Amino acid sequence: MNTPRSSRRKFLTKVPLVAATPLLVACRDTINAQPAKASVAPPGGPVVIATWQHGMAANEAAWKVLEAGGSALDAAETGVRVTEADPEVRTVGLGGYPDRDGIVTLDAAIMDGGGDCGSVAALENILHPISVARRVMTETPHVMLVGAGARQFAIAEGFAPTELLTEASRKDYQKWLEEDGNYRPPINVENHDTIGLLTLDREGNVAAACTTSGAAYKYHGRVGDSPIVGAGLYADNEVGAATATGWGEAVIRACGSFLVVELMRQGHDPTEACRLAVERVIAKNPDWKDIQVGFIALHKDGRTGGYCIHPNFDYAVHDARGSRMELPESKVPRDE
Ligand code: SD4
Repeated sequence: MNTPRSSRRKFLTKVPLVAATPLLVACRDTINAQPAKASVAPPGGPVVIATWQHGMAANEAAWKVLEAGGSALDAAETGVRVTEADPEVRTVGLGGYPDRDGIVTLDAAIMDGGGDCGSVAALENILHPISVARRVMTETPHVMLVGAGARQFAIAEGFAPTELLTEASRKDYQKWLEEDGNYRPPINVENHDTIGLLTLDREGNVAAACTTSGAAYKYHGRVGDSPIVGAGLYADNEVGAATATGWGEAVIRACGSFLVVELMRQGHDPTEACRLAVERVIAKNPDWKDIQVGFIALHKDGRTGGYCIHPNFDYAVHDARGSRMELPESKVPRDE
């Protein structure tokens, strides 16, 4: 699965949201989540942290890789592949909500702490966009491939074309078409279930992976923050890693994940870095009360944190203290 960076170098030398809609995942089950606590002592690695409840299953797969001494990059890819293949997760990979033309298009990116990264956007009919993104990173001189070109590359790399629109998503889409005469994508605080996953391995390397079907009923061709390095995710071995969930347009405006990492570089705790990045998002988006944005962060010393606009966001952590859900603090108080 891992193509060494050296082989890439060789290759390079050879080639010169307001109205709630039932279609969006509604209330998150945050019952089991505990308020996030600042770590007293840096726990060290390995660590894996991922967005939302579906992060638990992804973390489990990533943790197995880390526990066995695998790399942060392998763990990140392995973890989010679980979510991509789960048809019950309606906002990632198989079974993801389609765009407003009824087509499922996927965005994904992967990055290691050394600075290598790969990404795909608006990719159709491929089950594991994260693995295609990794091949972009290791097998091409590029960082990002989009649309038909990304699909062509995936098929050339041996990824089999797969129908991603499940019956459940097709039915929801039909219902949305019938109910929404304006044919406009909804913007609201609930349209936000990307998996973003961050890892720290035993060697002290960090990595990030992010994969999504994007905003439900988006314009065909719309690309969100998730495949954009610096917006949807960022990783730097000198500092740590961050990833975002929520309304991608708002995250892009603030270069959200890069900002979180840079704030940690300045000395901020992961939670405080996420909070300050959310404040920046708020400053850049006058409609911030109508959207959700959340960040999670992993410091290279093993500390984790998160922060969001609205309180319906939680995240999964697996570290030396075990596996758990955590509830980050939010700009809008829980009882408002
Ligand atoms: C996007 N950020 O495409 C993604 C949407 C999402 O959790 O579901 N985020 O804007």
